[in-house]
Order: sequence, then structure tokens, then C-alpha cells
Amino acid sequence: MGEYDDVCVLVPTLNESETIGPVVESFSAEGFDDILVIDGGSTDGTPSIAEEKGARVVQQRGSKGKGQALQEGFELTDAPIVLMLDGDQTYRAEDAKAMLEPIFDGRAEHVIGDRFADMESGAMTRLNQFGNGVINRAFALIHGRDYQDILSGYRALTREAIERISLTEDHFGVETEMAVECVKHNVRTEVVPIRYLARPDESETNLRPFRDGADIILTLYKMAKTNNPLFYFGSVGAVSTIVGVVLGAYVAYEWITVPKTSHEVIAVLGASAILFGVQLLMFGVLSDMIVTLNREQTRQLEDLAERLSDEPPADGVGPAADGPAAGEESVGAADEAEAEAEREPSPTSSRSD
Ligand SMILES: Nc1nc2c(ncn2[C@@H]2O[C@H](COP(=O)(O)OP(=O)(O)O)[C@@H](O)[C@H]2O)c(=O)[nH]1
Ligand SMILES: [Mg+2]
Repeated sequence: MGEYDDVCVLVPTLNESETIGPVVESFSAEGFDDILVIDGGSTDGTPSIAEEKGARVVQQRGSKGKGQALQEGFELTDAPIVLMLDGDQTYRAEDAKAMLEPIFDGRAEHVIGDRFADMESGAMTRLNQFGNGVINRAFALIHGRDYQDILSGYRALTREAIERISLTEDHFGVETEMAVECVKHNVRTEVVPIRYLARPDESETNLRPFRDGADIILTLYKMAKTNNPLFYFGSVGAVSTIVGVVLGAYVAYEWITVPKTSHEVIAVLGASAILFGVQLLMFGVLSDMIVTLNREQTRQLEDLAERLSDEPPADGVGPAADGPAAGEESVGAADEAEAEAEREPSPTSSRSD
């Protein structure tokens, strides 16, 4: 029995022939026997290399995206723990132990490998570092947790966590979705420092910074609707209110300083923007109350479910059904004892008399 028998290493790949071999080899050498590669239609022989090195290779059914590949992978394995990573040799098998420790210890159900803790120079372009910084800060602001590196591709998840969260993003929005879903469903998450290496020269990233960056930011915003509606509605409401106030101030200024100018159209626009903005803000506050109440109730239900599942199972239906009868018997017995006591006062009571 190996230490990692419960773990499935899940690797989505798209044209990673330069690196998939060493990736599979290094994880095998570290003691992982169950390595599942989900290939998105590579044309460079990635699947055969992975298979040759001992991985189980499955062709992605839908042809689109890393996110979809991961969702398929989660369905294909029933291992109690999934360790996911890129097939581009940027994450090290040596860090797997640290990644899994919080789960083995029972401290976490989701572990994120923090690439910024120890990044090889040249591993990430300045643009991507900047984008990651903005996205991590926006996540912390909107969703109220600081996970330091929400876009990391090196993550460990328990099966229960995978079943609690729901993933729908097909492309590079999937890591963001995972982070938000974990906040939403109270999945205990821990961040672990890891080393992040540069891709070898010959291999190329599949990420297009502007398109995928926009996709990720949109995911972050969309998901605020149910997790932080005050931000989702409030941000648009605040912008609209500010625009309205600026327009109104301009109209008022002109009206005072330039006699006989009234700017009716701008005034109407400004007033409408303020009305719209304030309504959205109020709607945001109301939705926030609903979400907060709902979260509170969900937590109570989860507590209850946990307490019920912690209780030792009833001794079967029979004895439970017998319960009331037994109870009646004992009540009957107590009644009899009471009646007896009334008939024959105890020595104690006679003394007190
Ligand atoms: N199966 C599958 N894997 C993909 C797809 N797109 C990217 N990947 C893999 O997902 C991982 C992350 O992509 P990568 O290009 O490394 O993105 P980066 O780490 O942000 O530069 C890599 O192992 C890719 O080969 C896809 O459409 N299908
Ligand atoms: Mg990568």
C-alpha cells in the first residue's frame, strides 16, 4: 500500500509533447500510480508519449478548453483525492507531498499551490504577473478571501469538495470558478508555497493573455452575482450615480455661471442616471441581505447534517420501533414505584415527619 493510493494525478494537455513525458515520469517516481491525462486533441503525439510512460490517457469529448478537460477528468476518476496540474513541466512532483499534506491532515479539502512564493525568473511574463496581481486583488475584494494565487494550476481537492462545487467554465476561467465556488460552499481551502518553473524553451503556452484575461475577469464579476450581489449591482449602481452627479453638477454650474443656459437633455440624463444608480444600489443591499440570510441557513443545515452523520447509527429499525414500547414500560415501572411509595412512606419521609 503506497502513501498515494488514494490520489489521482489529473493532467489536462494540449500539444505538450516536449514536456508530458518528464511530467508523468516524475510523478510516477514520486510514488503516484494513478495518473490520468485528458488530452484536448493534441496533434504532436502527446497522448502516445503519456501512455508510454504509464499514464491513463483519455481523449477529451468536447474539443474545447482546459476547464472542460478538468470537468471530464473529475467525472472519470473516483479517487478520494485529485491532484491536478499542467502538463508543461512548470510544477514539480517534489511539491506534491506539501500539496497533499493539508488534506491528509484533515485541515483542508482544497489546496492551492502558490506560484508567487518561489517563481523561477522568466516563468511568467510581466504582463501575466500584473494580470494575476489585479485578479487576485479583485478576488480578495469581491469574494472576501485572500488565496494569493487563485489562477494556479497546481491544486489538490477531495472528492467531497469536487462534489460540492459546480464547474461550468470551459476555458481558463475554471480556476477562478473553483476559487469562488469554494468560498461559496465553505470548502476549507489552504494555500501552500510551491516552486513555479519556466516552460522549457521548446514548449508554448496555450494562454492568450488579453482574451483569456478578459474571460477570467468576466468570470470573477459574473460569479459575484450570487456570492457578493452588493458588489455585482452596487458597482454598476455606483458608476451610474457618479456619472449622474457629474452631469448634474455640470448643469448646475452652467445654470449659475452662464445665464439662460439650462441643458435640459443633460439634466434629464443626469437625473435618470442618479435614479437608476440609486435603485441598483438599493437592490444590491437587498440581495446582499438575502444572500447573507441564505448563507446563514445553509451553514445551520450543514451543521445539522454533520451532527446527524456524527451520531452513532440507530441499532436498527427493530429496536427503534420497540423504543416507545420500552419507554412506556419504564414509565409504567416508574408509575408503579411512585404508587408504591405513596402506599408505603419511606423511612426518610417518616423521619422528617
Ligand atoms: N485537454 C486540454 N488541455 C488544455 C487545453 N488548453 C490548455 N490545456 C492544458 O492545460 C494546461 C494549462 O495550459 P497552459 O498553456 O500551461 O496555460 P498557462 O499555464 O496559463 O500558461 C496545460 O497542460 C495545457 O496543455 C484544452 O483545450 N484541452
Ligand atoms: Mg501552464
